[in-house]
Amino acid sequence: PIVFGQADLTNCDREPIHIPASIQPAGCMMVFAGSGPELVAFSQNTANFLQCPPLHHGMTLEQCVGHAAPLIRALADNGNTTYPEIAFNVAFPGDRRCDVAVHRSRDSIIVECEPATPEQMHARLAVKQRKLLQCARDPQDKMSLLRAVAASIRRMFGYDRVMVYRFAPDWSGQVIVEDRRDDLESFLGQHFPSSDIPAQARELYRRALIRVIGDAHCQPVPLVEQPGAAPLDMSFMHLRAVSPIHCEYLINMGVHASMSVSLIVDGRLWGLIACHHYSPRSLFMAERIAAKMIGEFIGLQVVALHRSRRLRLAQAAQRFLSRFLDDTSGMTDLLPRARKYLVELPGLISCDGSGVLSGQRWISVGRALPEADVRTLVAHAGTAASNQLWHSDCLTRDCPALPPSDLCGALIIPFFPEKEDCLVLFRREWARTVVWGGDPEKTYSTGPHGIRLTPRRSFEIWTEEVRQHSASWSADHVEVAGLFRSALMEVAARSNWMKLQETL
Ligand code: BLA
Repeated sequence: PIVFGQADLTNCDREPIHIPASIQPAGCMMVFAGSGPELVAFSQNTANFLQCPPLHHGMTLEQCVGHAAPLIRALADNGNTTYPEIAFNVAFPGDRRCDVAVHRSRDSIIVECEPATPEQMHARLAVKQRKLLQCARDPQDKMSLLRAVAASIRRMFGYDRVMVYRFAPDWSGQVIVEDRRDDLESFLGQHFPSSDIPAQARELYRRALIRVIGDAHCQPVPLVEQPGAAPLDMSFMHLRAVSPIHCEYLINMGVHASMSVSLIVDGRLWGLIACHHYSPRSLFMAERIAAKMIGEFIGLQVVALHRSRRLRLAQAAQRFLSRFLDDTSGMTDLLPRARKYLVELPGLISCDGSGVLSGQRWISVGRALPEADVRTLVAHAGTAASNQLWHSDCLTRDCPALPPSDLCGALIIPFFPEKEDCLVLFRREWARTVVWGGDPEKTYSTGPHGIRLTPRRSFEIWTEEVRQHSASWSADHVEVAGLFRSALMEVAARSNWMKLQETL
């Protein structure tokens, strides 16, 4: 297994970033266990940070934190394992005041202490947060919502650059919104490879919704642990130390400090509000809480926008289909009516043309492959046997038997079990240039950790020409295609039954 801090570029998705055994120096931490509970681990800076006498393993909670003990005990008793319980402005012996976060990890109680949020900041944050939520309450559309949020976050927390980073299905990502200091170059529109935020980091950000890195240049503070102690899971600690590879990445980008707030949509990590600062910058606990709540709220607003778009589409499809079902009742042959309905299809599922394959016949509207090619495609897709929808945004890849064409995408809706009868939608090539923030295939150069151990230094634009692809078929569109399939199967069964009656 790979030890934290020892990962290189070939295995950084296996670096155990949740057990760094060290923290960022913005605060200190103590870990208690047992009936005392007794101190089992602490960050090396604790006595200095709390201005208390040196600590040693086995001290009780009371001995470590004095008057603050009952409060910390209460927080630990409330605390579940993931969301730390918090208290502002707690007085410690030595008159040091701290904001405190307490949570449990297995049998341990983890206590994190940070500089107390200044008193007047709470009210200021509440006002700003209220204003932001007001603006975002009734969003017109997703992009204007996200743009407004990025601008507000930058005003609220003073980062030099605030981006909305949106994940693609392959976990590469794109900067879809940016609000930045005028003199900085723009990352807007750029794509970044999935390896820039490796899988375990994404999984962590799905569960722990905010990540603040105060200074990529700083030395982490090690934990003083008992010999042989099991590694401490720090997943839900704000102060968790940062992977040296990621620090180097930020430094290569010229960035000193960052904040990422997770945007969760339907339980999945949909994107990040990713912020950069070009000098060190930590947030107070109250600021982090505000930022995290904004992220949670925006995630829910994105869900709401997606739901309403889906609902509108489904309703339009239902209206269209009930018209179609009424219109074709009592008919045994649908093809004469097909053209009229095919013309309307692009309004529901965007496409450049479509056609119906029914027995020996093929009727099409708009741009469509020739009948022979359609038959090749349908046979290759195997929809007669599977009786399932089939779609592709790259026919040259997914059906190499087809001759080259500028129709690069197809969605097949079979509606007759065991037969090739189907509705096919086509999409033209969408030739585009994807702008990557640095060459994703680039070989890496030598860095402080040796050859191959350094994330790329170059964030120079690298472009990829995407050809022979159509726009991809969205989940919403595939869902509507499913509605079409049910309606067509009903009509097909009905006309079949009527034909049967005629022959009797
Ligand atoms: C974490 N990588 C991250 C984070 C971001 C990025 C946003 C979250 C932490 C933060 O906010 O700093 C990536 N940052 C980006 C991207 C942009 C940006 C794409 O601003 C675009 C504008 N990173 C690498 C490689 C590795 C790697 C090659 O590039 C591994 C070999 C690792 N990235 C890595 C790790 C983390 C990370 C381990 C988790 C850091 C942590 O939370 O401890």
